[in-house]
Amino acid sequence: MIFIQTLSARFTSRLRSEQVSARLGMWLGISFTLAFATGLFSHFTQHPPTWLLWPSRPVNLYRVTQGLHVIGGIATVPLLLAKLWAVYPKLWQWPPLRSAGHAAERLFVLLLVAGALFQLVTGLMNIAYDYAWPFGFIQAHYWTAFIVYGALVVHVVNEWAKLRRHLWTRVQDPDRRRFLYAIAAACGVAALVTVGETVAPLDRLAVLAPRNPRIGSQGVPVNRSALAAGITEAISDPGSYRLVVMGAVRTPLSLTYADLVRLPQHTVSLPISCVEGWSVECEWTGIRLRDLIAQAGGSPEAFLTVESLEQSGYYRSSEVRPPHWNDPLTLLALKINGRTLDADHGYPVRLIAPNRPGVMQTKWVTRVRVS
Ligand SMILES: Nc1nc2c(c(=O)[nH]1)N[C@H]1C(S)=C(S)[C@@H](COP(=O)(O)O)O[C@H]1N2
Ligand SMILES: [Mo]
Repeated sequence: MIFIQTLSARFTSRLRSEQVSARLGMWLGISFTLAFATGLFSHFTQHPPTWLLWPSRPVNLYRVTQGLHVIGGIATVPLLLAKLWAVYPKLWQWPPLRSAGHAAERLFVLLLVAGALFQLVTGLMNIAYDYAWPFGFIQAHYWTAFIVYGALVVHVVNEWAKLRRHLWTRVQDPDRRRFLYAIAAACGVAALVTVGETVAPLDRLAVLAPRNPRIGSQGVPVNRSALAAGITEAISDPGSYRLVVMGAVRTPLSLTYADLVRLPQHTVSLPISCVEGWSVECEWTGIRLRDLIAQAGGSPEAFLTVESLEQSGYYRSSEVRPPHWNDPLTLLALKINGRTLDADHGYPVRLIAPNRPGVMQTKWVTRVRVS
């Protein structure tokens, strides 16, 4: 008891105040809301329930929401650290539990803090391609988001009286004001040194970004190389390659690479927008997917599965629903920025569609299954 009292007597920084904590809390509330909303959007784009036919436009919607999710998350790191520093003395409050209600309140704060740290650490490790944990990232990050956001709502309700008192009042103390400005600046710098991974003109500033949108084979980043995916035959012996359209169609198709080159070609500008936050716009040339399905006599309401030459791996196939494959921008591309795709970008053929996560832009496509 005396030990605890001595400890709390040592938290003497004048920068701490209820108002400073409330201000930081409000910013965190905004940032967590943005992360939760963009995260859910991303999740249901990648794992849509059967009834959900999300639209193929605006073309850059996924690119923007995922950029906000990842860059917003990185910018939140200084903010969360500042908030934890500001409220840290409360950890030592005495008595630790005054009542059942107080115990419940503290339990929600514990969930909120632990969950928020978990989300930031796993998110940062994921964009750095570091999978040092025994659980699946997508499931863990998804479910923890509900715990964190639920605990945040409870916390805001519990603290509402304090929040209201401080929200719209000016911070009078100049040191505290400077402290808040410094934290805001740190968040701004964190965003500035990563935003270049999706806004190419700022790529030189992107020192913290794991990917530079201009670096990679054919000047575009590569997420899984042909070597890693075990793609060899189509590359060493292009004559053996076939693109097959099968399933619920009138006339199944089996086309060689030379057949594909002879079909009408279209050129579109579309981004690859990786779930890890980087994105880059390229010019793609190839065959409209809808032309191919029309040629095979598939229904405009059909669901398609695009399958890769890749034998195993999470992203060897992807589903393309009607709004996407009926869109004239959706191509089975043969070229990137005017040049034949190289092996790492999906030679002979890759899918490219608007408003769609990179993981669903399947490379080395060999089969389109119509159902
Ligand atoms: N067959 C297959 N296609 C794939 C992948 C994969 O692992 N296998 N990775 C996807 C991911 S995660 C991204 S971001 C894009 C990146 O395309 P790029 O490597 O041409 O830049 O390809 C997608 N297509
Ligand atoms: Mo990706």
